[in-house]
Formats: sequence, C-alpha cells, structure tokens
Amino acid sequence: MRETLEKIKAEALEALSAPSANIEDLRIKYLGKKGELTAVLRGMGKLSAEERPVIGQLANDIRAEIEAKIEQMTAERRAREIEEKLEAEKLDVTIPGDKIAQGHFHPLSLVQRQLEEIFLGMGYSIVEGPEVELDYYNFQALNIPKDHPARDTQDTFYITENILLRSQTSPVQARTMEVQKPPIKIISPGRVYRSDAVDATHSPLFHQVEGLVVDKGITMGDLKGTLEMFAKTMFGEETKIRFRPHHFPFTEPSAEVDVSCFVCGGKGCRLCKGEGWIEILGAGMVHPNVLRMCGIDPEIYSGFAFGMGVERIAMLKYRIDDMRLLYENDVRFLNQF
Ligand code: 2U9
Repeated sequence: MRETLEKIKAEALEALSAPSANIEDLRIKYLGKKGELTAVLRGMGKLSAEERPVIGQLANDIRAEIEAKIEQMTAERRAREIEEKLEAEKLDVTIPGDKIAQGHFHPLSLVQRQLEEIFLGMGYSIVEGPEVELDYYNFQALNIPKDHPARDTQDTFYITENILLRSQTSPVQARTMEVQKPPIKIISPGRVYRSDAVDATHSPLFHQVEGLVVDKGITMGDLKGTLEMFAKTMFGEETKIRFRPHHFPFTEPSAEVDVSCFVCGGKGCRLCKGEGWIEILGAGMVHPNVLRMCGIDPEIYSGFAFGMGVERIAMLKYRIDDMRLLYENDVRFLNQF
C-alpha cells in the first residue's frame, strides 16, 4: 500500500508540474471523492492495527503535499497571467497625447456675440422671435402697409399671402411692445431673409442686430449718445459718428449712421474708399404710428431704434471683401478667426 501511495504522489506531482496541466482535473483525479487517494484509503480496513496509523499518516502527508503543489501551481499560474496582462496592456504615460482638432466660433457668431456684449453692458436685454413671421408684424405694424413702396426694397419669401420669412428683426420688437409696458430696452439679433441674388455684398439670408428703447422723454440725443458709445467700444475710442438724414417708414426722423474710418482715422483710404467715413447702421426715432399700432401712446412715450447688418460689421472688422466667404464653410477661411 505504501508503494501505491508513493506512486500516486510521484505521478500527481509530475502531472501537476507540466505547464499545460489542467490543475482542477488533476485535483479531482487524485484528491476527489472518487479519486485515487480516496480509493487507497478506502482499503485501509484490511491493514493491521499497527500499520493503519502509519499508512494513515503517510496518506495524509501525501494529500497535504499534493494540495501544497496545487496551491503553488495555481499561484504561479495566476502570477504569470497577471504579468502577461500587464505586459500586453503596457501604457506609456509619457508619450505625447494625440491633438484633438478644436473648433471655434464662426466670425459671424464672434461679431454677433460682441455686439450683444456691448449692448448687454449698456443694460439692454436680448429678445428673440420667429423667423417665419406674419406679414402684420414684419410690415404693417412697422408702418409699411400692403401697397407701400418700401416693400420692394425688403422683398422677401412668402409662405402664404400673410406668412413670410422675416425681412428684418423689427417684428420681434413690435411683438415686445405689444406685451410689455415701457421702459423697454432691447436688442433683437437673428437671421433675416430677402429675395436678393447672391453676390459679394448680398445674400438671401443674413443677420441683423436691431435695438429699441422706449420710455418717457427719450430723445434723439439719447440715440446719438448710445450709438457713439457703441461705435467707440466696437471700433476704438477715437471713433467719431456722423448722422446723415434718411427715410425709413418705421422711424421719423431717420438717419444713416457712419463711423470715422478706423483704418485711416478719417484721412481717406482704400477701406473707406477715400471718404474717411464708413456707413454701419440705420437709426431713428420710432414713428408715432408704430408706437400706436403696438399699443403704446406716442403722446406719453417716445423711443429710438437702430438696425445693423452683422455681415457688414464682420466684413469691415476682418477686411473680408466677399460675403460668400462667410457661408461657404471653407476651413482654410474659417481657421483664420
Ligand atoms: C421697431 C421700430 C423701428 C429698426 C431700424 C434700421 C433703421 C436700419 C438696416 C441696417 C442694415 C437693415 O441690415 S440692414 O439692411 N436697418 O437701417 N433699422 S431703424 O427700427 C425699428 C425697429 C423696430 C418696432
């Protein structure tokens, strides 16, 4: 019996030493309930009283040795697995990272945000409204009835006879006056549409920022002070402004407003075409008809309004000579901003 036990031990230890050994199968084979060692122990009844404890001890020692070998092999195998995994997943944190291409604001967004920033700083609120508008708010409430010639210069896209794509952001301000009592101090930035052919200075879709202030005692002086402040912040402290008389149906009196050329300071250069002045916006005192139609009594309140094209300001600021560049999304152009 001793020889059988020694043979089991030798065989088990050798089998467990093989690199490809299935340790669990071998554990069952040698130590399991139906295993070889158990089978030997079952035959111990036939042994003499003297031999039994000796063989019993030997069997226990062999079991302990095989168990120890199993434990050792399992630990070695686990350690090897961890090592292999670490090797396979090796990470060099000192390798320079991959650069992720970073986006940035479009030049039109940059200018629109700068305009918003300036007027927010003067206490204005930003109001937005629908791009698909009623003819009423886009034209009629702004003193441009159905047969008015100003409809030609603001020809837009009609969805039905009375629904259109707004040709200016003024309808947002008309809507605001209807629901809000003065004092009103708002700007309305956004997309507008006109049925213009595309060229270097025209596009059927462009962007405006318009402003409106309505309160008791608002005068042309307030308008001039506001636009002067705006021009100095936008184009530089030395900038001057100039009002030229004009006509808009929704303001009276009305003016086109120029800034002194921020390139030559007024001497005349290529940008200002030798004029020394650059037209940047239109403005005026809100027409009493407009106030009345929007539910505000022109006997009590007065107001001023102004409007400017975001594309025009962006083109001047960044010396862009063709408006189409702003819409083509060519990254060679956009990367410059
Ligand atoms: C209300 C009343 C009056 C907004 C104004 C202008 C003058 C103007 C143009 C500038 C270049 C449009 O983008 S552009 O083609 N705008 O000249 N806009 S006054 O007047 C208003 C607005 C709202 C209720």
